[in-house]
Amino acid sequence: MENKTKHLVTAALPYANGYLHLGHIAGAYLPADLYARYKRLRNENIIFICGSDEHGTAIEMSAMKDKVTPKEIIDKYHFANKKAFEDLGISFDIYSRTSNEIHHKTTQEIFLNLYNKGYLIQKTEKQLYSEKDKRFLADRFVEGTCPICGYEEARGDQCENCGSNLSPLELINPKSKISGDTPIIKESVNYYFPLEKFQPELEKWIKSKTNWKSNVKNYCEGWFKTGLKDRAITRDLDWGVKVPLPNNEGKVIYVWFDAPIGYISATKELFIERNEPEKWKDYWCDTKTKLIHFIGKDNIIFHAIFFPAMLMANVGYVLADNIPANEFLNLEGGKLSKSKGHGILVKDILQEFNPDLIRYTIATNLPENKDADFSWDDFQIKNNNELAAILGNFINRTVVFVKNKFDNKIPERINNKDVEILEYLKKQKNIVSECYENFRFRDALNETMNAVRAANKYFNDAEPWKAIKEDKVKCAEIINNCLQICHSISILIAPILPNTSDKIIKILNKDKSDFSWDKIGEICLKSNTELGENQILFPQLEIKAEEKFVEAITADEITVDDFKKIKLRVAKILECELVPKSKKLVKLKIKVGEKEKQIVAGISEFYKPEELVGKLIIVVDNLKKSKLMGIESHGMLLAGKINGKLKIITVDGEIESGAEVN
Ligand code: B3M
Ligand code: ZN
Repeated sequence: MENKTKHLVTAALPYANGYLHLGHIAGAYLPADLYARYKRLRNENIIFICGSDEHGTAIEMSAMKDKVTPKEIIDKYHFANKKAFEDLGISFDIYSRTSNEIHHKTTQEIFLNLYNKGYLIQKTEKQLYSEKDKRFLADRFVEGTCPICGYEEARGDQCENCGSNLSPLELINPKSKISGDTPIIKESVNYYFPLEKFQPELEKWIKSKTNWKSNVKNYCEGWFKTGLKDRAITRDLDWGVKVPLPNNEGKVIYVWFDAPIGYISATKELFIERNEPEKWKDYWCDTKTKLIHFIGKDNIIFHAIFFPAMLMANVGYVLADNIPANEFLNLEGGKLSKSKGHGILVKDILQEFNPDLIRYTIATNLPENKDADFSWDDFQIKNNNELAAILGNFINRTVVFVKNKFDNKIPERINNKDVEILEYLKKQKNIVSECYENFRFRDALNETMNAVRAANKYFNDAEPWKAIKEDKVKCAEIINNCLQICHSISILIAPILPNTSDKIIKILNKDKSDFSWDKIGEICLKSNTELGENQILFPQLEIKAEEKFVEAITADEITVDDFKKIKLRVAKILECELVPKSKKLVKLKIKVGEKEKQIVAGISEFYKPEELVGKLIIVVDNLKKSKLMGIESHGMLLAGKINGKLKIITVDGEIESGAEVN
C-alpha cells in the first residue's frame, strides 16, 4: 500500500426520483467538487465518489403514482442527474448507482457479517397486511382517519392536517393506497441494528474530532443526549436490496442501511473499471485514508452516527475524518429544498447560463455556517461586476495589449527584476490553500478574487500604456508579468471556474505541462510565443431572469377539482418569431376562439417559426401572466419530450380553436 495520505471524498447520493436543484449543489456537490479539484491540482491522491440512491419507499411510491416500474423512474432520473452533474463540471471519478449488482452484493455481505457476528436483533411486530395486494403496507402505503383530529386522508407515518406523527396501526379505517383494500393485522419479524450499544464508542470518537464544524458536533451531541435507539434495518417492501437470509421473502434492507454502503460499492466499481479490483481496500481499509463526507445538514445523523456505527461493528473499515455538512440554500428568501416543492433545476439553468457563472454564484453563497440565499439579481451582479469586471477584464486588457503593441507575441523579460507581484501570488496561493484545507470555500473564493484584484491593481499602477512610449524594455517586462499572472490565475481559479480556466490556457496558447498548484507565481510562459485567439470570457448579462426558472419540482397528486382549475383550450398559431438573444424562446401570436393573445415558449431548438404557423395546439389558457426575457406570455403550450426531442401536442382532425379540452 502507498504511504501517501489518500483522500476518499464522497458526496451524498441523491435519490433518483427527482431532478437536482441548486439547493443540492450548494449543500454537497459544489463544495465537494471544489475540494476534489483543489486536491488534484496539488497532485494529491484523491478519489471522488458519488452515485444515485435508487431505493426507498419514495421511489416505489413515485412509480406507483405514475403507473410505471421503479426501474423506469430510477433510469430516468439517474441519467438526467448524471448529465446535469457533468454539465455543471462536477468531476466525480465515478457516478454509480445503488441498483447495480455489485452494490446489492456488498450490502448483503455487510448485513450478513453483522448477522453472523450476532449483532442483529430480531423483533416481532404487528403490521398492516393487504391480502389483496399480497404485501405488508409500509407507512406511506396506507391512508386512513387520523385518531387525533379526524382528518380522513392521514398517511401511515404522519397526519398532514394536524402534524401528528402516527404509526399505520393507529389509523382508523386504514386503506391500502395501492388497491384501496382494507388491510388486516399480521405479525412480521424485522431485524434491528443495536445503535444503542454503540453510543459510548460513537461519543468518544466524535469527541476526538476537534476540527469538525460546530453544527455537525452539536447535532450529534443532541442525539446523544436523547439517547440513541436501536434501528430497524429491514422493511416489508418489494423494492430494494433483498434480505440475504432464508424465509425473508418480501423483505428488503432499509434504504439508509444500503445507501452509505453505496460509497463502498462505487469505489469497488471504480477500481474494477481501472483494472485494479482489489484497490478499493487501499482506501476503505487503511488508516492512511482520510474519508470525507460532503452532505447537507439533513443527512448528518446517517453519516456521523448510523454509518460509522455500522462500520465499527464490521471492523476494519476507515471512519470519517471529517463531515463538512452545509446548511440550506434558500431561493429568493424561500426554501430551495425538494420538500417545499420549489427550486431552480440544474438542468434548466444550464440551458441558458454558463456553468462557471452558476458555480461561482453558488460558491459565493455557500450555506457553510447558516442558511444562505440565491437570487437572480445577485446572479447578474456576480457576472457583470465580478467575473466580467475583475477577471474577464484583466485577461482581456492584457491580451489586447499584447496584440496591439507586441504583435500578439509574449514579450521578453530582459531585466527580470519586477518579480514582486509573482512573490505575492505565491503567498496568496498559500492563503487560498489554507481555506480549502479547512473547508472554508467562500473564503477560498474571496481570496482567489483578491489575487485577481491585485493583478488589476498591478496593471493600473505599472501603467504599461505610458511605459510603451517611455521605456519599451520595462513595458515588455510588465506585460510579460501580466501574462505569467494570467497563467497563474488560470490555475488558481480552476477549482471554481474550470471551463474559464481552460479558455484562458487556450488564449495563452499554452499546454497543460505547468498546470499545477505549485506553479502559481512561477514564470511558465516562454517569450516570443504567439498568443491564441482572444475571447470575451463573461459577456454582460442583462436578462431579466427573475421570472424564468422558478418551477415546481414535485407536484403532489391532484383531485379532479384541481384539474378543473386548469383551462386547456385548442388554439391556432397565427404568427411566430424568434426571441432575439435567447437560445430557446419563440414568441407566438395565437387565436383561442375569438380572442387573440401572445405566448412565449421554449421550443426554438426543435421548430422553425415558419413551421408553426397554422398549427392547432393545446394551451393552458388561464395561466397567470409572466414575463420571459422581458416579453409577456399569457399562457403555455403543451409539449412533450422524447429522447431529448421536443414535440408539440397537436390535435387530431377537425376541432375548432377555442374548444375546451378536458
Ligand atoms: N439519498 C438523501 C438525500 O438525497 C439520501 C442521501 C444518501 S447518502 C448515502 O438527501
Ligand atoms: Zn390529524
